[in-house]
Amino acid sequence: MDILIFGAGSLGSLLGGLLSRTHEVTLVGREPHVGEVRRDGLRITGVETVDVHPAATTDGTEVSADLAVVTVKASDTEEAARTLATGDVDAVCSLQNGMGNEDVLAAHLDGTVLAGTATYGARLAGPGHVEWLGRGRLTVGPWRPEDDVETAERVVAAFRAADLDATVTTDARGRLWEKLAVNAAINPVTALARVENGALAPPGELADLATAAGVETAGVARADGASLSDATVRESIAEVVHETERNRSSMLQDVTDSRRTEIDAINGYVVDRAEELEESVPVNRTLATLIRGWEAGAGVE
Ligand code: KPL
Repeated sequence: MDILIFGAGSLGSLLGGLLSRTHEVTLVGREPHVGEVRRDGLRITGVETVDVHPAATTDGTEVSADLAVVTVKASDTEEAARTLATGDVDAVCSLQNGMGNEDVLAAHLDGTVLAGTATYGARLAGPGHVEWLGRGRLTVGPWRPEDDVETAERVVAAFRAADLDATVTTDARGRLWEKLAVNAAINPVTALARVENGALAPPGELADLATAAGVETAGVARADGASLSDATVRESIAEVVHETERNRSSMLQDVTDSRRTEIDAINGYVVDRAEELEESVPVNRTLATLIRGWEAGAGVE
């Protein structure tokens, strides 16, 4: 399969690198990382050591591919969709944090839109080098009624052929809410406490705080029509904390590197949706306020 990975950050580089063992992969990302990958290849260390040489470029315009996997931050989805629309991709699969990315992609692109979730832990250790910190899972499913499940099955088969743990879902919305609950729990708490994901393993106050944010999110998901129990969310948080215990969450990496975080698409989204649905989410509201307060103080864009 011809696969374009749009967003060569930590997750995009890890998945692109692993997929390039069995598929034609092009990474689209920023310098100096993609230049290094183009020259000397990509080195993955950690869970496994893998040296691969995927194609890498900063230019995602006018490309054609069987599949575009979008891994950019939620705030960059619109630009990614506009760029992809200049080319020809049969299917696009969002593997991003937060809600709303699939609708943005669908508004610009003609092909099949797939919604995916990923819990692989990774960190860019330097240009051309990604550290693989936790095995994780992928789920992929059709987004709109017109998006066919067969395409999701083909994509999952391609992921599995590269030894990735992937499954098809026919309830993509439910899986996105579940992933949102996991991110709403882990990301701001690890970022504020400056700890690795493993520090949220119960028992402990950080674990209780994270679980409270996740359970609140499950309540909003149910009010929104998703079927997501508190027990499922508790289990998912515990599982991801365990599987990615050595990972620094993407929000912690953003805070440490003084970058804008994805708080608006994660806890901020939960707060906005809760307001519309007349639900109360004090934990998510407090976490969003603290992270936004840090962003304002740090002067990040
Ligand atoms: O998605 C993640 C993130 O850091 O954004 C998890 C799964 C929590 C891994 O750290």
